[in-house]
Amino acid sequence: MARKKIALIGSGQIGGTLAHLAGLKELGDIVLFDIAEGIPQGKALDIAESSPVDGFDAKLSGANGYEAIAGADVIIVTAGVPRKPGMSRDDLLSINLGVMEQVGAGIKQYAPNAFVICITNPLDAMVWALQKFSGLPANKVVGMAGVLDSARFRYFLAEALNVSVKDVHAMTLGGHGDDMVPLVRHSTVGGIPLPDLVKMGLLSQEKLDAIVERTRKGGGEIVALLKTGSAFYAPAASAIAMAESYLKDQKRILPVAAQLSGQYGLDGTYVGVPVVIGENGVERIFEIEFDEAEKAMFAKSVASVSGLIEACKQIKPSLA
Ligand code: A3D
Repeated sequence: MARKKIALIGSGQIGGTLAHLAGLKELGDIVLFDIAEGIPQGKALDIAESSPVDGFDAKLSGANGYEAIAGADVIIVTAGVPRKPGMSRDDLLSINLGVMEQVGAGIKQYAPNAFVICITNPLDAMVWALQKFSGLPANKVVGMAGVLDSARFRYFLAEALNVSVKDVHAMTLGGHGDDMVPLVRHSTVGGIPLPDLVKMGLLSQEKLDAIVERTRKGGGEIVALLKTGSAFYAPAASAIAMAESYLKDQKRILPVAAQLSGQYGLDGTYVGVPVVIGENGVERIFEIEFDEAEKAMFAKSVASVSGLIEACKQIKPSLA
């Protein structure tokens, strides 16, 4: 059986880490693509040279032309620019929307059967636009944010309770921004819902509130520390978990930005919800019953995403 092909569009901090992880996990052969000449080629060769040490078999190559992604099974998109001092969110949206137009055209031409995972920010609006530009079916185009936000939530809980991260399950839904929705009632430690842990005296309400707040601002915390960029290890690990669930038909339930068609009372928009990822991409969307407070938080988060999508339509009327 031929190896699977994984194409990484964008070979910056996250792209390079994705290539390394995909190699270590032997998910398939890997193509790194970027507009910057030499970067994808250099990273591909460097990682390939680590393969004898770590003992993995994968072909790695770098390219500056879209033909290199031909026939890819999975495509992970990180192409774009980060926000720089003096740049407004609207400037960022406009630039990265232009990048999504190029990436979408490349995918449409060379890899229309791929499962596509977008990471470029602002996430929910970019994955919405990428699906439109590429013309791929909605079940094959998703955004990575919820797995990362939930991993941060899980890590902070495990650290606070001094227990294994493996026994902490948590879910963060909604758009990828400060008004994301960490679901306290649906998150568990050793199978015990968080509100029960508070009642049992194992975790104070103040500590739990602080963890929720830290989760919401998790991206900013890393940016403030790194100063020269944003998080890349945990975002890459999160996207690889999604790719692996697709490639191995694991049918994992993961929070991802998926296109809704009636669920949660929404139609056509992309937002973070729990989905099953298997060989057909997004195979099912789980509709969680929210209480009033959760409903309000989710609505607020969706409103932010809708605002960004409207801004995309203003910039590129063809998307309307
Ligand atoms: P960075 O290291 O700057 O890599 C981006 C790469 O994109 C660079 O190598 C650029 O040369 C390349 N690029 C720019 N324009 C194009 C183009 N038109 N075609 C192909 N390649 C291009 O950034 P990064 O890897 O740290 O982050 C990538 C993206 O992920 C950014 O938009 C971040 O904001 C975003 N991000 C999202 C999350 C989420 O949880 C959603 C987390 C962390 C980062």
